Amino acid sequence: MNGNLFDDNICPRPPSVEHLSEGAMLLRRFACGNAAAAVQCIYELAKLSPFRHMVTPGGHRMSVGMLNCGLVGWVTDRSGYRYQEVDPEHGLPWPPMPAMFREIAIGAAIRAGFQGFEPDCCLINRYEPGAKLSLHQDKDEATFDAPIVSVSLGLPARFVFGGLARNERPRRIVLESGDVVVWGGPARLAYHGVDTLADGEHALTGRCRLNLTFRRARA
Ligand code: MD3
Ligand code: FE
Repeated sequence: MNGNLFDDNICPRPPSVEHLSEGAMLLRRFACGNAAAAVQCIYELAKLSPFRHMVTPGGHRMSVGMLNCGLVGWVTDRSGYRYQEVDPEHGLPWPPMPAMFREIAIGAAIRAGFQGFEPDCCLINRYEPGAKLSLHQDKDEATFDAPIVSVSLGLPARFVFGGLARNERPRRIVLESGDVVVWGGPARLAYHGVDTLADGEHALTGRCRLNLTFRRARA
């Protein structure tokens, strides 16, 4: 029954909004209503372009599994980080970005005050227990004018975010399924990362966290 939309373990509480810093806004549970469909979309995309553990230029295998959809995709290998039009796994274009993904991203950007966001890339990160993403900046894009929109699905994770200098003491927030963060303007080049994922079980994803990162990679 649907007496209370939030009365279940998929979306236990109503949405809310938090300002994290100048340009950064956390839209708690913004994507709860689309979360189950988004997870299904991801499993369909993974049939066309599998999750893979890419290698950094320094030769380390990333613990996060990744795939892309959209016009371009973010990749890394021994020769560096970059965006490219084709999936190195098979040399074909990345799967198109599902319309629902685009609508979530644009809707969140507007809610955070960024009109006109047109993402050309959606990186899909898969964290299994033990996976993490070290502190970094997103700076492989051709423009930093557009915001970045991040959608969390499945198991909760501790997200780490600092300032524009690596040595600034970072803050930590727990991101849960359906939470969306928008980073733009002065927050666009902030350092950020994800702490080692704790084990758990989630109704939508099982023992895993999925994250959609929407970016404008080409000017
Ligand atoms: C803060 N992914 O793929 S996106 C990444 O949860 C990445 O998988 C994280 O960082 C994840 O590069 C979080 C959140 C994010 C993205 C870009 C940012 C936070 C940001 C840019 C500036 C500041
Ligand atoms: Fe990042």
